[in-house]
Amino acid sequence: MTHNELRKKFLDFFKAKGHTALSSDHLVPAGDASVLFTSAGMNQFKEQFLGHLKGYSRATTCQKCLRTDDLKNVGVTSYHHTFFEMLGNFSFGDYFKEDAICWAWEFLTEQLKLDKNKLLVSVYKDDEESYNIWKDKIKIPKEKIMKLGDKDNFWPSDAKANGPNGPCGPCSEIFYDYGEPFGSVEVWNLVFTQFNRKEGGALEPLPNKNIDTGMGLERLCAVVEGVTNNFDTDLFKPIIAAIKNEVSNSSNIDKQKRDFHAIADHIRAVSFAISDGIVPSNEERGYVIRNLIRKSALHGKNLGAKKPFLYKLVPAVASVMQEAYPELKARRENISQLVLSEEEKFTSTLEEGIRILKDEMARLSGDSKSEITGEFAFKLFDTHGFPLELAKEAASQKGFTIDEKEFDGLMTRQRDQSRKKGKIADTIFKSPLVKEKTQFIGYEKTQAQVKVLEIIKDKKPVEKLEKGERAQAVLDVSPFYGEGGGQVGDTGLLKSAKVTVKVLNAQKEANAILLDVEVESGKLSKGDTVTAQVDEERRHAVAKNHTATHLLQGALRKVLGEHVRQQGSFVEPQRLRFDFTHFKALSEDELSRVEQLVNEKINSSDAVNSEVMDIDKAKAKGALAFFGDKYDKEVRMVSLGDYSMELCGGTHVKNTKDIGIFKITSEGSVASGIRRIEAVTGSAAQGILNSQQKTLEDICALLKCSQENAADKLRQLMTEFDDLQNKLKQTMLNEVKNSAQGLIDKAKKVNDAFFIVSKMQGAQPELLRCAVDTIRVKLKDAKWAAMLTSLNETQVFLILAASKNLSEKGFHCGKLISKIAALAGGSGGGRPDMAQAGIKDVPNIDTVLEKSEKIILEELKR
Ligand code: ALA
Repeated sequence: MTHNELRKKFLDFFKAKGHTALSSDHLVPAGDASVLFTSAGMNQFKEQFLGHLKGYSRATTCQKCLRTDDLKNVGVTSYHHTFFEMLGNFSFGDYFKEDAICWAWEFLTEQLKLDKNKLLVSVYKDDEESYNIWKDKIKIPKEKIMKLGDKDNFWPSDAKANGPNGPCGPCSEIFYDYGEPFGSVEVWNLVFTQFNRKEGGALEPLPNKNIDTGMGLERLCAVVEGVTNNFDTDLFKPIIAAIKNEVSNSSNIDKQKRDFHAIADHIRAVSFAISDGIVPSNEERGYVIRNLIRKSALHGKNLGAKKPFLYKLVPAVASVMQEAYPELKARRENISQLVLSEEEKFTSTLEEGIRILKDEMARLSGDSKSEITGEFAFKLFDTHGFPLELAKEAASQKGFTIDEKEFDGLMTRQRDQSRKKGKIADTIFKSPLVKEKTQFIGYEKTQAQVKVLEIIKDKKPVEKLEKGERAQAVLDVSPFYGEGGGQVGDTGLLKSAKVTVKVLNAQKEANAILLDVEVESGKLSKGDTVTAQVDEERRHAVAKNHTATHLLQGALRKVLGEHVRQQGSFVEPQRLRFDFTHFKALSEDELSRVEQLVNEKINSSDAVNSEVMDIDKAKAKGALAFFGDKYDKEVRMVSLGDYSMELCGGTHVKNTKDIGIFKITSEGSVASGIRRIEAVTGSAAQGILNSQQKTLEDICALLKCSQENAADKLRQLMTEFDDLQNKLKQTMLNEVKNSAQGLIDKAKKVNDAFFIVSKMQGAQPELLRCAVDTIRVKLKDAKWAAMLTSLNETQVFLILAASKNLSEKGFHCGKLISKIAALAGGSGGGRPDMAQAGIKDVPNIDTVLEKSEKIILEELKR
């Protein structure tokens, strides 16, 4: 049975048992900042577990998961992964232990026809109910039922003692016994989610008893295919073949399993993460992905890879997974390009690291030391991503060692600190602040009579709010749009005969819209009926910008190509920001075509329509969805004419002509492979056009020409300017060359060496270097040292150079110049025969130079 068949069989089985089959959530859980990655099938059902049902009480999924806890075991064992798929069935206050156990057994033994004799189970030590179901209903021999404790049979593991807070419960696991020498592996975990763990460890019963199960597809494939290593299944074999093909036809898979398996694992994680919108970076999620790419590159080195190769594996991953995850195939080129650019960055990081390491070793040999500090190696690792193993190797080639104990200490300290900081990883999910529901009516209305359902101050419900107080309020119906989908929340007023309240912002929270409010006069009480009034002018400005982002996305896809995908957006009254996938900066021409296309659509006065429909229908129509948003089964599709369809919950203008004008104000890079456009519409755009016109008029007045001729005139002036600059530079270079002999003539003689000193005003560093070169040529084999300075008002530039025969004898310009720079709070460095420094202490420069001369003279005398 192939992995595709297994996935389907599982979902079909539970569909037949009344479950709604849902798509996998993204690897970055939508709208849940409390976790780093989706790490289990249950993540997307957080609200259901807490009792907020969504029209079904049974669900089944195959969920993409990413966990980093087991990273160091990946490739070492046969069954650890970072990225994996979890098959799961869920009950929200519907069936409980008996059905969950019986169906799991039925699926494994009847659908997959696994040998009953090879299955073992475990139950939580105090869970007699499950024990009896296994023993009496399923009829598993007693000796095959293990009773285990809080670590093994409570989920999350040991949650009672150590958290995280949130839903948890006892669990029962099913194992497959391969027999000796492999032993047994866990295949399925059935969790009986019946508690909500609170701060301090109290287990509060949940409103409903729930079922949450998880079965790793990779392990199940191995069991079904009859292999003992997950990497030998049809999920991985084509990827491993691709690695062999791209990296090392000669290397032996058996001997280098660890490298092959780790790369195969990591490239899956990287491909899916990037496909779900994570961009490699130095922070949080992005850092995890960057790290996986770097680890893979190092594994590749072990296999003999000489150049970037990971990016070439993306198509193999996409092709294995295309049936279940077609989006991966659609985005594979984009993913490949991002991976390639990361690989290239890492190569230059490594080169840079080697250079820094060499300098450090040179410095240490100067002081006759041969141990590199752990702190240095740690810094190299921490700021440049340079791995300790490589540092050790490079060091030992030059007879150096590294203080690994200190390095390990620093690593541990950093890990502890980030664990403390990383609140993100230790709650499964946060409980929502409010249980009420708010109905949003703001698509049709900006004013309504509403009831205040709840007032929350400092996270606690209160009855009243006095003048001047700030809090959050929940209404039964709200014309205020709650911040979401990149659009800011509405502002406005709540008003009645006895109270006036400013609404400063509106945000979504579970099923409610939470208003940030401040009482202006009177008193606001829970239960009050008030008139809610949205600030209409502001809302309209926001709507113009929101509709414009849809036009912008359409125009970008037309001008740049279909690979353009929204990566984020921010829509406020003053401006809009739109982030999208694209590989290089937009040219002037592309930008103006995009701008023109948007303006054409504005001028064609197309109606903006919205329609609520089933998500599958919307997708079939070709509506664009944004990965960062979570969609229900029913979605709202916003369409403009026949050229733009997007799933969107935002508020829009009625007709594109309401936008007025669209003007791009900037274009730039946000991360590798992601560009950002900022733009304005309406009167803000008009304002920019007016001020540009005024600037152009000023320029024309200065150039004394018409607007049409301005560019030509300026070009001509610039050419003349460049010519003059070049001539000036040439004259100065000639002068320096001519004066070099004068400097040599004035040189002091110290032992058998010449010492040349010169002070120039305002000379460019380039001129000083040219003087050094001239001296070098003129003095041929003689011994000499030269200290040349150039002064300007804010800084002194200093070059120290020496003949090769002098520097080979130990006269080290780099070290000397560091000493000199230190005299005056400057910094400098360089090679033994040439070094430079910048010194800021201009007022005392004469004293500094005198001292410097002395230092050099002494060194020459040695
Ligand atoms: N949520 C359970 C797990 O991750 C099924 O093991």
